This record gives sequence, C-alpha cells and structure tokens, in this order.
Amino acid sequence: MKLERLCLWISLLSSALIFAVWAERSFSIDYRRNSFLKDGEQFRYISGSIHYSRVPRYYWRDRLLKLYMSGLNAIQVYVMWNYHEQEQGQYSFEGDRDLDHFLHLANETGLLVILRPGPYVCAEWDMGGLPAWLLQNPKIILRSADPDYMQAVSNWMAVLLTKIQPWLYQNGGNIISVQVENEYGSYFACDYNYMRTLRLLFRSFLGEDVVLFTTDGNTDKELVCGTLEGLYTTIDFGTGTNITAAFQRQRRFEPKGPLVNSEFYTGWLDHWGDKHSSVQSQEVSKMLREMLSMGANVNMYMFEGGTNFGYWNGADYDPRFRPVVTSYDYDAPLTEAGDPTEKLQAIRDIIKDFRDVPAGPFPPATLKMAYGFVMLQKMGNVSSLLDVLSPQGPVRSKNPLTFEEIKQYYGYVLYRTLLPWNLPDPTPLISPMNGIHDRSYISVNGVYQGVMERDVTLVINVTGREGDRLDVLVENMGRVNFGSNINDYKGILGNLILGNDVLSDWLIFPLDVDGVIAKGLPQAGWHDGKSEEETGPAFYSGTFNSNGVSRDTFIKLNGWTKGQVFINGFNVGRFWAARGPQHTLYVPASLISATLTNNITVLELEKPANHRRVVFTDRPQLDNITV
Ligand code: 6DJ
Repeated sequence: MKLERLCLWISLLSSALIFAVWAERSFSIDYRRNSFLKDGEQFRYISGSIHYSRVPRYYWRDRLLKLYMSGLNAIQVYVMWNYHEQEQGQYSFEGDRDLDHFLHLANETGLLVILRPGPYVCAEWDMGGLPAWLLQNPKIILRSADPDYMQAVSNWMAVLLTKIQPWLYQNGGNIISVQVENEYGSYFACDYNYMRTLRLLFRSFLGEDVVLFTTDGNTDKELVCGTLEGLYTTIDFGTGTNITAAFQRQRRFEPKGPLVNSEFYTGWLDHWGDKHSSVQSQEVSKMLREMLSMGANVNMYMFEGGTNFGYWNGADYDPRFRPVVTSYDYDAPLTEAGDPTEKLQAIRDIIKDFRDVPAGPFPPATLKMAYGFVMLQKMGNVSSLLDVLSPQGPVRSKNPLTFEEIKQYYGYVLYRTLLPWNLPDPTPLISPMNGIHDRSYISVNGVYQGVMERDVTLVINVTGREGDRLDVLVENMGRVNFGSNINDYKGILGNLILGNDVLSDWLIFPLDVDGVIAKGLPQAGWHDGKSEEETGPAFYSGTFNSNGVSRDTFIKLNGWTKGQVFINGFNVGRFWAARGPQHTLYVPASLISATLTNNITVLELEKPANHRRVVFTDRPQLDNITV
C-alpha cells in the first residue's frame, strides 16, 4: 500500500516537473525589441532548408549532423502534400515519408524546425506539392476558397497538423514556427478568404501560441496579396538584391518584429536544356554577413538540395513549359550527395562571427565508388510488352482521356488507335491545341516515327497502312509548380488530327512501369527484344556486383537519349543526356547491395547508345562541360 502511494507521489511529482519545464518553453515575437523570443530570451535563427522527400531516409541523420556542424541552429522543412497523399484519402508516413522520424532526428541533433506545410509549396516539386487528384474536378480553383479545394485541404490538414501539434516547441518539440501557404502573393487568385480559412484551420489544430507566418517575394504586389493579419510577414530574396530596401519593404507590412529573410538563395535550380545555374560563394557569404550584422533571421534556401527522385520534379511555365532536372543540387553549400563544398566553408566562417559553431572536425564527404561500365541488354519495346505493363488492360474511349481522368497521375500512358486509311506518303499528325502534355513517342506497328513535344513540336509526319497500330506513348515530365498554370493536366488534351481528320476510338493503357520493375521484372518472362526495332521506347537491363562495397555513386548514360533509370527497383529519376545540362544521376549507397547482384533497368524513350553501356562514376556532372 505504502509503495503504491509512493509511486503515485513520484508520478504526480514528475508530471508537475514536466509541466514546469514545458511551461518555460515558449516561442514568440517580441515586437518591442524586434526579435523572436525563445523561453523569454531574445533569439535569432540562422537556418538552412532541407527537404526530407529529396534525401533518402538512410542519410537523414548524416545530413542533419552536417547542417548542425555548419553552425545552423534551425532547419526549414517543406511537407509535400502529394508525397503523403498520392491517392485521395490514403496517407503514407512510412520509410522515406516518415516525418515524425525526421523531426525526431532533427531534435536529437539539436536543430529547431521552421515548418512549411503548404498546402502549396512551389519548391520545383510536381504541382508545387498539390496532389494531382485534385484535378479530377475540371472546375477546381486551386489555392482559393473554392469549396472542393478547401474540403480536400481541410481533410489533409486534419491529418498533418494533428501529427505536428506535439512537435511544437511549446509542447516539448522542436518546431518554432509554421508557415501558412507559400508565396501566395505571386498567385493570381489573391483570395483573402482562402488565407483566412487557412489561418483558422492552422490555429484550430495548432493553438493560439504558435508563431504562424507567411513568405512572399520582395514586391509590393506580392506582399499585398500574400500577407494577412495574425500571420507574421516575412520575405525572400537572393544575392543581387538591395538588402536595406528589401527589409524596408518587410517593415512596411510588419512595422515591428524581427527581420526575416525566409529564403536567401544560395544557388538556383536547373531546367532541361538550359544552362547550369550557379551562384558565387563570395556573393552568398558577403550578403549573409550583411544580413546577420543587421540582426536579421536568415534561412538559406537550399542548404542541402537533394534529388527529385522518381517523377517528383516540377516545371516552370515562362513563357513555355520548362521541366526541372532530376538533381536538386541547387549549387547549395552541401552538394546533392551531402558533401561539404567551399561555399559551405565560406558560410561557416561567417556564422562563426555571430554564434558559436560546434567544435570538432566537420564530417567528411561520404565515400564514392566508380563501379565502372555495365552492359545492358534490350528486354523489349514498350508496345510489345503492354500485357505486362498494363495488366488491367486499356480504357476504351472515343476521344483521348487525360492521365487524371484515368487516375494514373505520374509516369507514362500509351494511347493506341488504328490508322483509318493507307498513308503511303508522309502525312502530318497534328496536336492542334498544343495538347501533348508533355512529350510523346510515336510508332506505327512498332516502327518508331519520332517525337511530339509540348510547345516545341506539334506536328510529325507518319506513314503506314490502313489498320496499322498508331501508338502514342505519352510522358508526364512533371507538373508546373509556379504561376497560374498549375492546373497542369497530363496526357493527350484534345483530339489529334491526322491529315484532315480527327483520330478517334482510342485504347488507353495506363502503364505501371514502377510496379513491374519493382517486382523484379523484366528478367522473368520477358522475351528478348533483339529482333525488334532499334529505336523507340524500350527497356534495357543489366547487372553488376559491388564486390562487397556499397557506396554512393553516379550513373552516366553517355550516348543514350532520354528516359528513366531504376536501380534495384528504385526509380532514381529521369535522364536526358541529349539535352543536358545534367549528365549523371545520383545513386545513394542505400540503393546498392553489397552482397547481392545489383540490377539496373533503363527505360530509353528514343534511341539507345550504340555501345549499350552505362557507367557508374565517382563524380557528378551537372553541367554540359566535361569535368
Ligand atoms: O518558395 C519558393 C521556393 O519553394 C520560392 N522560389 C524558389 C522555390 O520554388 S523559384 C525557387 C521561387 N519562386 C518563384 C519566383 C520566380 C522568379
């Protein structure tokens, strides 16, 4: 009896203690002293962006430690809605999507978190993080108070913010502030009701105490549409901006409180076909020093960019469709593979003048391995493997349907119809409304004819005979993530014209490329494609042994054209050797088996290299210049 009472006392006492400790935990804004307040003390963050969805879980701890050792006291993290709710109502928070685990590791490492849960995030991520299933309603007005959109947002936020709530600083966790929406002022809708509803939603799940904020580009128009009372106004800008003028603009909307640059650009993103971006470290460090000298809070975007694995890259639309490359290296202080750079050293040297940087040696670059050449064998053309790739068979429709209409949101769909008459002479196949989203690979009876590409090639000549199979394999190259074109439907939008006639009666095959490759195909049961055409969409496969060493490596597809690479069933991302500027894909060590035979499968969409080899090197090449 006595023992029970003692236990009760102990438990009451410890609860009181925990409560007392937590009661001291607070994070707020001191408007009088133009500062943040943490546990009642003035506080300033020096933070860096990292997106857990762009780094394999295996490396989360490594990267977080490197951020900490760089002298940062906080990280800024996006939650990509479509990464967690790929199908409506089905949530995934496992493995690489385990947000709780990521927050836990950050906490263990000693990093505070500035969380950016969207719902829209931009971020060069497919559709700015919005799930493509929202587009099933053709009338939906994204990022507005549209009831359908808002209902989906509320359902998601109920799941996400409930998870987040215990991680708030005042509740014992490490999240010090939460952003509402993202650069909303850049969006045409400028819908205050939307922002008000979001504010209400965030407050109802997270409480009154949490610091909620907005981030907008550095112009009056953006700040007018992006800010709202009760949400602290912050801005974003990079090198080449007049810092004083930028912070003065923040001051016009937030006369008191801390100065905050929520996205100070350490580098920039790349598009296929464009020049590789880079930003001089001297410029970055000089400007960082100036901002820190003013007492400003700074988040560096990105500190570690990572990779757009699979199909996750976004695209811009200005003035034409421009998809973002697979690497999100961003010329950031830590490379795509998490290695320290000279820019990191320069930044760390600046930070040292403003706060204590952890002592001890900086973690070194992870070891890389040049596994060398691997020969690939052709496994078969896409057109001849439809029974494997599309086991449920095709959807039949008079007119073409979009990816969204057939609920295949990513990857590839094959549209098939029959030629209505003999075409002895080259006859134009036309996409009159520029409706191929985004790139299609055309063949007639398995004979490859060429490419049609959104905004670039709207007509292609084809030949054939009446009744021949016309196959249009359409690739979704990533949805627009910025601007007013984010309702970016994929597939064939509108009819195709052959000569003077509209093509109709389509068989539409959703292709489960990832599912099939993850199951270990193509090895088992696939016929060998040797007798088939040399060009056109086809699978190639090969194996290699790592001789007991599993290390980071980079795959290079010299002489190949464009496609998708899978290592041991994992979709490493897109390559486009013919266009650049990215020429290697990052393959993290966690994908490579030290003991078993490793498989590599390539979906080449156009023309393979004559030598049929790929090479694993120990160095990235993100620029067209050979290094
Ligand atoms: O918040 C945005 C980031 O997610 C801000 N930004 C970055 C990231 O997308 S482009 C790069 C951009 N905003 C669009 C402004 C275009 C000039």
